[in-house]
Amino acid sequence: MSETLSLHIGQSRLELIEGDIVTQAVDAIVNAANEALQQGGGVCGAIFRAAGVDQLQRACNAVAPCPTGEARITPGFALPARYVIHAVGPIFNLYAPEEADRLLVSAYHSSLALARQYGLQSIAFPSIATGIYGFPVERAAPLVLRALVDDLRLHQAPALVRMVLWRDTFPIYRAALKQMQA
Ligand code: AR6
Repeated sequence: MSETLSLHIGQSRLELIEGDIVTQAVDAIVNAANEALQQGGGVCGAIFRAAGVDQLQRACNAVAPCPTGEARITPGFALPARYVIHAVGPIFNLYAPEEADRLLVSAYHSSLALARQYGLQSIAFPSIATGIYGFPVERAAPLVLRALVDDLRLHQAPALVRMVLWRDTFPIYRAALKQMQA
């Protein structure tokens, strides 16, 4: 059994788990997308394959493009999740580091705002931008956890925010959470 870390923030819960986001039975999973909302590699490729490539791509085309730092929503089709929220993180090398930080945090806030707009109770995020887009995960983890906690404190929704982390990134997010609680 893999470990689940959990933090209560008012009425909401922030969870960290190690796993595969496509299997998550939540109201929405977040895709680490590109601005054109085209099927790519990494977690994006896995989400498209599990949802059904043709139907998810058609739905993405209808709401594309999505500027960096923003998010768009489509149905989840064959996924256990009802919706996919496509959030675009920054390509780390294209920006000054502080601007990349701002855009990364913005991708998370935009996703949460969409979830609230649709009345969703649960949302699962991958570690946006820390794969192909090259955002250092050690830099992202504390920033992202702080942004999620602040957002939940302010809005008290959705009820569940789960970070679903691939093997490589889980220990780094776990350490960042422990550091934040210290
Ligand atoms: N579940 C959870 N996390 C995963 C999974 C999974 N099934 N698969 C990979 N990860 P990346 P980015 C982790 O590269 O950096 C695509 O082509 C992975 O280990 O998927 O935002 C898009 O279309 C890493 O920690 O996304 C864009 O063009 C994290 O997910 C571009 O890549 C994100 O890595 C976006 O790059």
